Amino acid sequence: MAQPNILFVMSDDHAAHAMTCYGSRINETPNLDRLADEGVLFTNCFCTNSICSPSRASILTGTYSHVNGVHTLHDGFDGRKQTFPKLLQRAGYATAVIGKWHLGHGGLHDPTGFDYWKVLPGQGDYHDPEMIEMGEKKIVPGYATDIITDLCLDWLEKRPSEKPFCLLCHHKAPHRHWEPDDKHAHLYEDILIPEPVTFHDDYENRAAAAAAAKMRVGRDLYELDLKVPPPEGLSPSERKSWNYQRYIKDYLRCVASIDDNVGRLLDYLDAEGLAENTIVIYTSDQGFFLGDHGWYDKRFMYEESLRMPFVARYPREIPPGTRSDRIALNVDFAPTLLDMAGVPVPGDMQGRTFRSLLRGEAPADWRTSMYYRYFMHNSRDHAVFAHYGLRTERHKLIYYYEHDPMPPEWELFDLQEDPDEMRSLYHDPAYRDVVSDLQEELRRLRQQFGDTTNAWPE
Ligand SMILES: [Ca+2]
Repeated sequence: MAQPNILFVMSDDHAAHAMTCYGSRINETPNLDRLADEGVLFTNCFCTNSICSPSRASILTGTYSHVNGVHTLHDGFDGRKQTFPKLLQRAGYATAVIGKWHLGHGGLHDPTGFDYWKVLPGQGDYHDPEMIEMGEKKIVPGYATDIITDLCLDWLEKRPSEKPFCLLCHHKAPHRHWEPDDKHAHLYEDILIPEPVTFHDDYENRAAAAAAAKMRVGRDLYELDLKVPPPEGLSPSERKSWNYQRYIKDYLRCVASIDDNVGRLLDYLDAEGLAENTIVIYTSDQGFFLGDHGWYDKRFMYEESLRMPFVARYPREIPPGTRSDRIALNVDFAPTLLDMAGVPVPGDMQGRTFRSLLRGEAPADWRTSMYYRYFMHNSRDHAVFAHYGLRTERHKLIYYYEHDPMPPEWELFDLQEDPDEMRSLYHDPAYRDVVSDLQEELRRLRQQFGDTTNAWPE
């Protein structure tokens, strides 16, 4: 069988709970849902470090941040490293990345392993963005999500058709500061978007990190996020709700444009007879708080931020309507795509191919726990404390190891009893054995992945 084509569409900060197929109560995403209907949806796909550049480096290399060197937003990626596009290119694939890169520019940081690349510098702009095409800067008129899709369609049209292709379509949207296009500017104008159930979280019964974070919808959004001054005379609670409506509507308008544009890509594959032999993936570099816990942004190991949307269609192998609740990780993407392309998976990749999960199966020894680490300690803008932790199918254990001037702190959540993570049970005597088992598993995973700095005292 011919090697499959790969169309990997990744947005930036699109939380799973803003997709209808994931049960969104706030918006509709018919084209993304189409992928889920015709393919597979993963309910427990997680990032290993919930922030932009690190997740992207993990996806490219199949390795954790401490191995690929991109720990925080300040680390450029070393383009000499082994990546899945590079390996596919060597195996005869035509390769391209178009859109957001966010792994540094110039020197060793430009994209490597791509026959063609045209990327936004840094975060890039929504309107009339500058783009860097194979090293050359140009202003491209239009709206980023449309432009990135147009460029992808252009590249597909001109690609060498004798080769299989691997195209990375990386949207900037729906990253802050949310700027919708004209087409969706008035969507949701006359309605109120429901607030999440944890919107009025008071951060009690958690480690101090939750209350310390500067990501509160009611307090920390900038003028650039809200676009217009608030009406006069609002109470703090009214102001919080007003901010939420301003924020979430623009966010969802940006998502609506992504959904439309994914539809254009799917239509193209249909029209060209490519749908059958093309693996189409839609994901995001990590999740996002959509007012959950009163927050925007990500970083924390809490569910809304940890979870990545992941839907994939490949009619030759994935039965329509497949669902998988097994734990899949961003470090698995590279080995999975190599496996599907028939390219050997290098032994130094830390993820594992989840090809069988795509079919709704799982190997007997599939992981039942995952390791996470967020390094970007207490940054000025967001003030989330560095932490690492373990998530199993039922529990989550988090260790805030950097906590100046306070001592380090632990959190334990029972996701079955408390899916919204409102109450840490770490100090609950009934969970003493659970904590001890989870700590042992956490220690084992840290050994396995070679991340042993900032260990907790025995
Ligand atoms: Ca991101």
